[in-house]
Amino acid sequence: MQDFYPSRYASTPEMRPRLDPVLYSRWNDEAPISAQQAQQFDQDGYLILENLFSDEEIAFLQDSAHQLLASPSTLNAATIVTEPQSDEIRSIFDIHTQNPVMARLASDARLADVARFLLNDDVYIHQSRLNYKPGFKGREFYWHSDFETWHVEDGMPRMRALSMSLLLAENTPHNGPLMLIPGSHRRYLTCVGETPDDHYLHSLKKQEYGVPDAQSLGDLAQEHGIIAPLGKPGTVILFDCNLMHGSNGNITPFPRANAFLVYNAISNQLEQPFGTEKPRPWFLAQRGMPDPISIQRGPIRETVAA
Ligand code: 6CS
Ligand code: FE
Repeated sequence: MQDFYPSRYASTPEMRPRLDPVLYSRWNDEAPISAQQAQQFDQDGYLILENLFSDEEIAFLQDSAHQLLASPSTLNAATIVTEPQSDEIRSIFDIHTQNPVMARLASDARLADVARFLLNDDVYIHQSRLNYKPGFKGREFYWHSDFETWHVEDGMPRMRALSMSLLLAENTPHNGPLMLIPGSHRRYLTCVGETPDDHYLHSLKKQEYGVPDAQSLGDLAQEHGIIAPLGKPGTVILFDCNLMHGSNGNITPFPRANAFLVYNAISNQLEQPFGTEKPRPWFLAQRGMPDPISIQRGPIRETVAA
């Protein structure tokens, strides 16, 4: 398979052109978002969707997330990632296959229909995770493009995927909110160096390879600025797979929690990794011929599969 987005092969970084569309559909009045939102996603690479869910649904989702965090022994141990210097849970991966409420959230029309419109294809979940940045000990996620990792380490061929982060706790200016560089998705910043074997064992705690260089990050931030969308629980931050993002540590007493769902176009299913011998494990990337999501409608609690 031709590698349209080579990275981690040279000793110097490169700012290469994006070869894929951002917005794959032409807006029409059947679209699940407004023409203005579609245009903003194309231009800036992200959208903030608010008031999608009722207060009752949000409380139910928060309770489900707390149950996941409170009973890690009920989960596959491989899917639990702790903070670098503590046993605090940093992430739980593959929540959509381990928990029926998260599975129902991932298939909700209010999310999946937006992904299907923006990607103009049926979609499946490439990766899901519960990001939990505990108070006092939650460490940073350094700047990165998700696509660069998913391409090099998972074999995602093209830029036809997007992430949705559903806030399950208040994102304030202080507790390590997600930071984005608007417009950075339109160029592909290659990373230097190569990828160590089983890189994920370290990168999910603290990423040190597939990390953009300071000079290029400075140029992007200088040109586009940095934003940190804030919001109450239930807010959805949706962003293109190649948008540069990161988040600071959390030394406040207030945890930051979100459910993170990655929608990939069915036509963009994974190949062999473009930069490593071995693909990453099943809980980081769904491989093979995935089935399209079967879209669910109605209030979440009442429509969760038994
Ligand atoms: O490596 C990954 O797939 C994960 N790492 C980060 C920091 N963001 C994307 C994804 O969840
Ligand atoms: Fe990321």
